[in-house]
Amino acid sequence: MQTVQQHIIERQRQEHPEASGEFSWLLSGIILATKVIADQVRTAGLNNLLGDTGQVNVQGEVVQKLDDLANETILACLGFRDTVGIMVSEEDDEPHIIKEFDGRAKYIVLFDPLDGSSNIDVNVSIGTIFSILQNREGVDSSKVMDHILQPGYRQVAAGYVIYSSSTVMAYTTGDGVHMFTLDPTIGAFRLSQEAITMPAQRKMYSVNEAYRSQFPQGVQDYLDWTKTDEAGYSLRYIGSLVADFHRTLLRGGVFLYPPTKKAPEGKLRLLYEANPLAFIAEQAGGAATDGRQRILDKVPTALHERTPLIVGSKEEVERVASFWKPE
Ligand code: AHM
Ligand code: MG
Repeated sequence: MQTVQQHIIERQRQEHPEASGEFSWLLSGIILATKVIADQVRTAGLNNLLGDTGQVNVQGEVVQKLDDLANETILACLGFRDTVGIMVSEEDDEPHIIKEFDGRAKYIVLFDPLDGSSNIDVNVSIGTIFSILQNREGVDSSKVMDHILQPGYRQVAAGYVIYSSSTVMAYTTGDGVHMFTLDPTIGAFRLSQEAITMPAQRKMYSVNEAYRSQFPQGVQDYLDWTKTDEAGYSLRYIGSLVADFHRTLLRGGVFLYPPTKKAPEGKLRLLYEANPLAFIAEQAGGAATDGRQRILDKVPTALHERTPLIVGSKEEVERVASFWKPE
């Protein structure tokens, strides 16, 4: 039996024997927060935690009570870790400056506290996504945005937790993707799958096809092709990115959120959604692109920047790209 904390420490010992343990201390803060969130999600209907707060966030989306609580929980569990310099949440307009970078406080944690908000009230899988960067060496600590707006290939770790029939965590530090299941009897995430590989191909696509007429022509052509006798694809769409991604990671296939007429840059956020999941996908042998370039190569220009996202099995991502070539 191995818990996620043991796994992190063990891996660190093998890969980075010089490491001080600061990083595993940080990850343990995220793990603690997600255990608290898992409990809040499981009992939400009993504790008046369903429904919205009546507020609208920086993304223009109605804030659910659990969105708010999950956000506060992560800020509370990580805010006092002395290795964290900045925290950036999908729910908040501005980054939280926890402390000036010094030798120790060198990490930047970016997160979507509760992804799939529209599914909260109906007991459908939702999740937390996180991405971890380090401060940029040689850049003045007052230049907060320069530290935050780094391309995804510089992530030092990324992961997600899915609150579903079981609570499962997947993370990578650039050394494969490892998965853990929360064992409620002991309150610990236990290793359930190490070094996950995404199948290279599977005839399954995942998209909100209600927007079909708003998608670029190439995407529409791809969707037409999937329904031909020759192709024979299946469709699965949950509407929680974490859940759609989790299935794609384990079973293969492709998830798409292309640009629409209403959202010409797509809906999903580069820093908290696309980047961490792209890192995990690549570490599992999959791929992620915005149609033009690899997600991890994109240089962000704004905190809440959105991006089209095509992520999943390598061959399936390439197949979409063969139909859709944005100028
Ligand atoms: P959220 O972070 O506010 O929950 O929004 C992101 C979610 C994703 O989980 C999901 O893939 C997408 O929005 C669904 O959008 P749509 O309802 O347009 O299909
Ligand atoms: Mg989200």
